[in-house]
Amino acid sequence: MTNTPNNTKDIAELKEIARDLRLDILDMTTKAGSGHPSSSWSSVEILTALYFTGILRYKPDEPWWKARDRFIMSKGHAAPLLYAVLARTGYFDREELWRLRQINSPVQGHPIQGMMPGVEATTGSLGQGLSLGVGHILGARLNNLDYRVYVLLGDGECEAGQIWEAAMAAAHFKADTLTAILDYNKYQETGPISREMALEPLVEKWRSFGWHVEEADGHDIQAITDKLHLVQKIKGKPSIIIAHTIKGKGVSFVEADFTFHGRVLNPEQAEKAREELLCS
Ligand SMILES: Cc1ncc(C[n+]2csc(CCOP(=O)(O)OP(=O)(O)O)c2C)c(N)n1
Ligand SMILES: [Mg+2]
Repeated sequence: MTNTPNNTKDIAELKEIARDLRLDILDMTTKAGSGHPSSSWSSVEILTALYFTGILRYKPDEPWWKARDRFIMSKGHAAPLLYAVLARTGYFDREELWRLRQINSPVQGHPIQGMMPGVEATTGSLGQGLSLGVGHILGARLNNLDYRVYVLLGDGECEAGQIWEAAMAAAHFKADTLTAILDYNKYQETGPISREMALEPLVEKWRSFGWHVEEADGHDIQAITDKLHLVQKIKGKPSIIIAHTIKGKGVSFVEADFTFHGRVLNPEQAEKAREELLCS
């Protein structure tokens, strides 16, 4: 079974999926007592567009299917989101979600390749995922496979030098089946990107590295899906979609406070968050 493009899902259904993913992330991290809910909520619509609109080709019952498209969660601390998506697509049982961050659990705080089906890469040490993506592209060429590779980057992560080495390499190898999606929520761990290590002018930077650049509202599932389709047509260079997002999206008091990075909600806050998400 391949992931058949589920064009039958309308935007209302996709929004429902996004809301449910946010609730799973809330429950997982609150139960674990640690993790990164705000970083996970930031990227929910991006992964919804990738996994639930038919963009990504995958077989949950054959995780290592050679021709599968690769998705690399380079901002590995958003692991709760990845696990919630993989459980929903059928890679593994939902019950596994509640073992997040437990000792000896395969559902670790950062994704580990081989520990859970569907986890494509071991990430968490920021800056490495784009290099892995370039490697997969070169591997596809050697093996005569036509899979595409998608890499989700954080904006703080783009302060790592290895990202730019990979960006150069991707352009050098004309990796037009590589798509990076940048979760541009304007914050990293310790504060605003503009204060810690400014990235602007970001569009021009990626362009100057030889990339095709698109921008989108990172919480508009239709807009991201449209851009993902569009970049498939770009030939001769890799593409990046700069997705403008809000860290903690969906829960007002988390959106308003960047110190929630790497911090979970207390029981009272979790209840308030649940109410907000259910009303959305
Ligand atoms: C190489 C490396 N340095 C530092 C960290 C610690 N760290 C974890 S998350 C994070 C901030 C990441 O910010 P960003 O990429 O913007 O992700 P967001 O949570 O905003 O989506 C940092 C510095 C790390 N995981 N890896
Ligand atoms: Mg960020």
